[in-house]
Amino acid sequence: MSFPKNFLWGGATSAAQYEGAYLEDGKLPSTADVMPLGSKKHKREITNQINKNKFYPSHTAVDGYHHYQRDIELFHEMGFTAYRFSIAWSRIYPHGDDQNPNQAGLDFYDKIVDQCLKYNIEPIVTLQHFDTPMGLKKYGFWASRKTVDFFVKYAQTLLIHFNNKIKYWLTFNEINNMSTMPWNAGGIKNEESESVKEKAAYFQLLASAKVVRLAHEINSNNKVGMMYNGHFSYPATCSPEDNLANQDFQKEMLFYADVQARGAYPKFKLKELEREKINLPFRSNDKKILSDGKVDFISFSYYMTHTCGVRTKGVIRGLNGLETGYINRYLKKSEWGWPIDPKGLRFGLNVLYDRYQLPLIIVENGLGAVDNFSPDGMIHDNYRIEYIKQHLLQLEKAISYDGIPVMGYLTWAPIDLVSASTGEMNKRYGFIYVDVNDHGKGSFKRIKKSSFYWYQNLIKSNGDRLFEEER
Ligand code: P53
Repeated sequence: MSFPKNFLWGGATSAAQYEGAYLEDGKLPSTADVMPLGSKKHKREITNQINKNKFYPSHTAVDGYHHYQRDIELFHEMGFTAYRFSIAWSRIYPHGDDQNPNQAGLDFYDKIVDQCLKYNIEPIVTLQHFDTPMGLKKYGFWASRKTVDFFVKYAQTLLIHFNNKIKYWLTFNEINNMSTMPWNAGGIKNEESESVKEKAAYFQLLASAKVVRLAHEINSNNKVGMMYNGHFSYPATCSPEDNLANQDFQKEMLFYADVQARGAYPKFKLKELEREKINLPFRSNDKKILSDGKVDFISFSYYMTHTCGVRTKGVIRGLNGLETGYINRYLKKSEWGWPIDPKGLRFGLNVLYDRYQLPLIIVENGLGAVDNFSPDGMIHDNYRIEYIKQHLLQLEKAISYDGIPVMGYLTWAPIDLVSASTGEMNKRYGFIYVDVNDHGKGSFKRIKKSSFYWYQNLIKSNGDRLFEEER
């Protein structure tokens, strides 16, 4: 039992949750920068502009903008062979629709990429991770075909600039969040009509396909992946009705992957649009764009499984672990109420591989928890070690029993950062602690947790240590 040679080990972050410096060197606000701090109980609001009386976690985040050099050094110390980060569109084209790119933005990512390459860390870059430039509001963000062109131009700038340095690209983080969290995913408010939401999703799919093709034209070594929020689910009961409702949920989520992996809208989606009398703004060339833009691999995040049934219909907007209408009594929950299900990872890998037969990579998995210092001055985050270990044991089974080609495993996140759903800092994921609280106060000092040394040893053994621990 072991992991493949050249298996990628590492972690993932996103610009808006890690960098801070939200107006530095020419950057302008993105959709992430108008979401104030929320909490476990209270969803984050979306303010129309930046309100001086509110605290916006992304404005400072964990100040990665000024700490990335040391942070990547620490990733190297753990033995990372891959680091997934996102480029902030609003650093490269600050308004989203600018004529020319902002050189200072490119310079910043040059330094990040060079620091990775210096340590033989493979950069895996997400082009948009919950941060559409606010300057695109006047077009309706992703509800406009113009945004497709702006995005393709932004991607082209990066593909040319980083040619031969970055090989792995992901177009949209968790594109299926266009169904569940459309503001994060594309600047679309929940109150918008179904028709606007479907149109915005369509434009992202089109933009993604165009970028895949462009990436292949610019360099045939480029590999472009789709990024799926791993919303795998079980039926609430064995009743046929619950099974059909669960299947509907799965199809709604997987529809995005269907388009990106197979190059066309699936029949069930076309029928649904027809029933709802939604006319997508198809143009004659669009079909070919979608079919020419099939992805090379599938990446996904995995935190939990859902349980679905007849009550699920219509409640998926704003989905997190609890909003499908059912509680899975077989699973324990995290402090934030997310069901913990290591076997669900193996289940999900099988769902994706059965459906697409493409290489898979886990680009997010981890446990958000409150970390406390022990009297010895350390953070003994054994709960996090246990979470990751149990997931890796299941991942290994998917590779060695089920024969699924898995390219790598990246945790969310190797370093503490701002939570996307609540904006809290206290929901920590890292192997590296950052001294900053929910209100942005602290020294920003980096401190290694117990899990840092555990992950380091694990990578050193290419995963074999997992089985020694089990024996
Ligand atoms: P947080 C749920 C809610 C929001 C974003 O989430 C999510 C999920 C997972 O289903 O997706 C990813 O920070 C996302 C990251 C995010 C991470 O989950 O709310 O790609 O940006 O930080 C963890 O605990």
